[in-house]
Amino acid sequence: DQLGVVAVGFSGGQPRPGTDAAPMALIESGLLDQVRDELGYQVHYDNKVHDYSDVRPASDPVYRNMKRPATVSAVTEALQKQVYEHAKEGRCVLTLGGDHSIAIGSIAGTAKATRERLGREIAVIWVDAHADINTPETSDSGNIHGMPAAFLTGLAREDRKDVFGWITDDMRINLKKLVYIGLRDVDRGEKQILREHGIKAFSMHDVDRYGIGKVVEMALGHIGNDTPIHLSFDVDALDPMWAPSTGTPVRGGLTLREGDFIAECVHETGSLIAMDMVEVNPSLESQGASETIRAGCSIVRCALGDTLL
Ligand code: DIR
Ligand code: MN
Ligand code: MN
Ligand code: MN
Repeated sequence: DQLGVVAVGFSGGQPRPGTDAAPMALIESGLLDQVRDELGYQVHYDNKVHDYSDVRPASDPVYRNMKRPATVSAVTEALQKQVYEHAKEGRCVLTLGGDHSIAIGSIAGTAKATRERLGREIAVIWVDAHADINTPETSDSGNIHGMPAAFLTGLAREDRKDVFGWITDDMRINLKKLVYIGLRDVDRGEKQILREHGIKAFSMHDVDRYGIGKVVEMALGHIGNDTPIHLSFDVDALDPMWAPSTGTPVRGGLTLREGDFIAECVHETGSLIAMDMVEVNPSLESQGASETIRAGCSIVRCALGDTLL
């Protein structure tokens, strides 16, 4: 199997520096070697962590309540093109973040390529403590890593080309094909959006009630058989016990084993076309960084087909 890898050293979708160093930390811990040597992928990686300094604007004032709007827009637009180039060759695409704003680029790229290649809409499984579906207007923080799902579904739109106006219909995803697992810190405006649009979401309450096995079964059932899947995994979906080194840890999360299980089940569908691993921040929690990096690597390996037996 072929794997395209894009390393995105970007933290501008939120205020804490450090997530930009995550791709290097994940790769230095041996992730890509394992994927190549143990899982047998042919890895296409340009050996570069992209910071997109060449496309970032010199000045970037707040616009419609968004912080660093033109920077995040330019970075995600460039990433969209890279992911698209891999995906259109039929490669599974692994994007290593970076904060979760980068999913605007990675998902836009796979959505477009999959429409062109297969004439199909993709489904997105968003594993996260947060729903990341604020519009610029519902967001309290103004941080764009809390908004990617809104821009990708078209709930948030902007005409300015340099502020996500580059997102065209063929890059967007269907609200009915978005499903969440792990939610436990959802803003009031986001709850209203999820309810109003009937977006499928499994919170930690559902994981407690049904168990992770049933939750994943229901999530995949909602998507339907044979639908191309983009798995967007925010490491803060895991409990801080397993992943403390992340910008917005929330107690009461998934165990590492539950995170791995979700990834294993997505692999078993045979429909995984892309994955994001985001929000690992090696500079937070000096003692726990290596644990969080290990957790991120483990989940990626599971999604790519590593098995216990
Ligand atoms: C909050 C926190 N919902 C916001 N979001 C995220 O800023 O919009 N933290 N994504 O990881
Ligand atoms: Mn997120
Ligand atoms: Mn999150
Ligand atoms: Mn396999």
